[in-house]
Amino acid sequence: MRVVTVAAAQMGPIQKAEGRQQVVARMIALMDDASKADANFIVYPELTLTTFFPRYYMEDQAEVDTWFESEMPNAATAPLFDKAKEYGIAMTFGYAEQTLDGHYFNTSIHVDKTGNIVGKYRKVHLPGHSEFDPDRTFQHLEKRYFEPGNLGFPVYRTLDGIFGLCICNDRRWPEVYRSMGLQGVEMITLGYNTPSVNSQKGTEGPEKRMFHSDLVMQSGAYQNSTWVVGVAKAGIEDDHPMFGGSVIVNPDGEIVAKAKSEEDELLVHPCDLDDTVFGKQTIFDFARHRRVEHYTRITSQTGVQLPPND
Ligand code: CDT
Repeated sequence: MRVVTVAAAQMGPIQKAEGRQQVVARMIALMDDASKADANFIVYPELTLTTFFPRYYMEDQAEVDTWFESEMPNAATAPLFDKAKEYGIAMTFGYAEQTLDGHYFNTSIHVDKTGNIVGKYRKVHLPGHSEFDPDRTFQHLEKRYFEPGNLGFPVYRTLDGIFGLCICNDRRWPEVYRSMGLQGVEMITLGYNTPSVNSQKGTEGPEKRMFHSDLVMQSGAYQNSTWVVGVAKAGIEDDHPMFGGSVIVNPDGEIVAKAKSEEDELLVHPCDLDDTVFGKQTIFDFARHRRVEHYTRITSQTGVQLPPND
């Protein structure tokens, strides 16, 4: 048995005026509870430190920069790193990263129990648009503020297992899970900020959107025989509702824990990494069953190419 006791730390809404110090205090309160529950790994959402700022259209780069972190840890997050070290708990969380050479990414990191950053991922699949779109009921400007990630889908060894990260919209893309599955991943953690309503289709509400969210994480887990931990930032931020429904999914694709609220809420579950072995050695033994000679279209073509008309 290789048990990692995971605490999925869903966060309720973070308002625009809420400072990072306040948010970090909430993260530490969740970590206190995780430690009391004997968790050794806590997973926080995408862009944990602030409101989901890509919903705001900004033209002034100085204003945009206020949402980004240019070093990690920094003054605001140092107390979180200190507390994690004190408890001996590992963590993942997301933040907006500005690099020293002036690049902007939607990033998540995995910090081990000694405070070392052992995993880093920059979001590859940026949803939304880059210019103000008057036809949407609200904006989703990730393509304006971030560049697509440049690190691929790395996995890393920690907590006696093989771990990987992805972020929000990435969870909808099977290539993400498979890229990590091909490196033997045993647990994927991800955070999300997902609006409860489709800005381009008002009839698509929270039930269907949560169904899609669960569907993709459960299939990604099953098809790669890996644990998946998906953690929401939820609730109403500045009149914009986002659904909760954080989940821990086992390597059979079953949900073993699910959040009930749209507030700060902790889900704790003992996840045995050895539960990934059976699927990896049988139906999803990639070395025996994959037929890569038939998959070339997946990496050589981006959009749809229709068959010719007769
Ligand atoms: N943050 C994020 O990636 N959210 C997207 C919503 C996209 S709607 C333009 C998601 O896939 O949940």
